[in-house]
Amino acid sequence: MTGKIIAGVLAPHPPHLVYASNPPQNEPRSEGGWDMLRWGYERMRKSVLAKKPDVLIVHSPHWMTVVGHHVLGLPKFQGLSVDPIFPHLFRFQYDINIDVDLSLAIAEEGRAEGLITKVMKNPDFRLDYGAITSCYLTNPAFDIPIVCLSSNNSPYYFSNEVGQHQMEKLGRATARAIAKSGKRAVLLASNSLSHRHFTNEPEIPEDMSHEHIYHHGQYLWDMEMLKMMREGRSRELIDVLPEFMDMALAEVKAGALTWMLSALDFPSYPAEVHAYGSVIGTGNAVVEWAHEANSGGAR
Ligand code: 2X7
Ligand code: FE2
Repeated sequence: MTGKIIAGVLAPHPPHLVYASNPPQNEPRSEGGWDMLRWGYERMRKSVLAKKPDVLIVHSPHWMTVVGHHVLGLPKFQGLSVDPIFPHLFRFQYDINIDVDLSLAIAEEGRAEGLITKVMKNPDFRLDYGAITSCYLTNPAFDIPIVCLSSNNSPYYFSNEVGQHQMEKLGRATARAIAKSGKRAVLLASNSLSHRHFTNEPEIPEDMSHEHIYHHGQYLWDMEMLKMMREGRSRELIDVLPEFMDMALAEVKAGALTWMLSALDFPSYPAEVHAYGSVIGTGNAVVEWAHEANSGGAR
């Protein structure tokens, strides 16, 4: 049986959304906050889990690798992940199963695309908060194995365009590996949109009277991006992304969105925006591309 990408999701990872949800794995306690985004995640989760995925594949900007694109290569990773900027919000005990076969297949297909790929086999390797947050908010039970892809830092080291080009190759490699695996996969692009944020945290981090976007131009850029997604204009979106990265300091620079849209072969059907909201002023949207329903899961 041919494997399928059943959905692609823009799945941002502010650790605040985990903190606000008070899961038992996270040490700090909160009074809530950022409800619209968390409700959007709930809607996305219902939709995506109903499609019975075999695997979640996440690409995270906070596992940045200088040489090549890395995958996790052991069946299980356990430990404590702490956000280096927000250690008072995110101290998460994780115990996560990895789909090693698919991870290795993506690394191999990446090499066939001319990319450098590497496999992380250090059992003490600490998973980053970005991957954990996107995976927790998509599937809090953690009962579906994941594949974790690092973000190669070519966009920062060379240019936005070189970075995008690399991520497009990684997307094609991912799609081929999934097709050969026979599995039903959901792709999680772990990225915020605009990324201008505040510099002083309120005394109560979840005090929503302090939460808002900090620059009107950033909001306008975010809305333009979401409009293109909702209208199925993903090729145009890809063309505009390098400018968006510079003008809105957008986190998509790290490549997750480009990787995912490439794996979906740049969809021309509309995506569904489940939520948009700010976290410390950054723009975040939960967006679903129902790939199987719109294309049969083929590229
Ligand atoms: O990593 C992040 C992020 N991307 C957005 C908002 C807040 C914190 O961390
Ligand atoms: Fe981030």
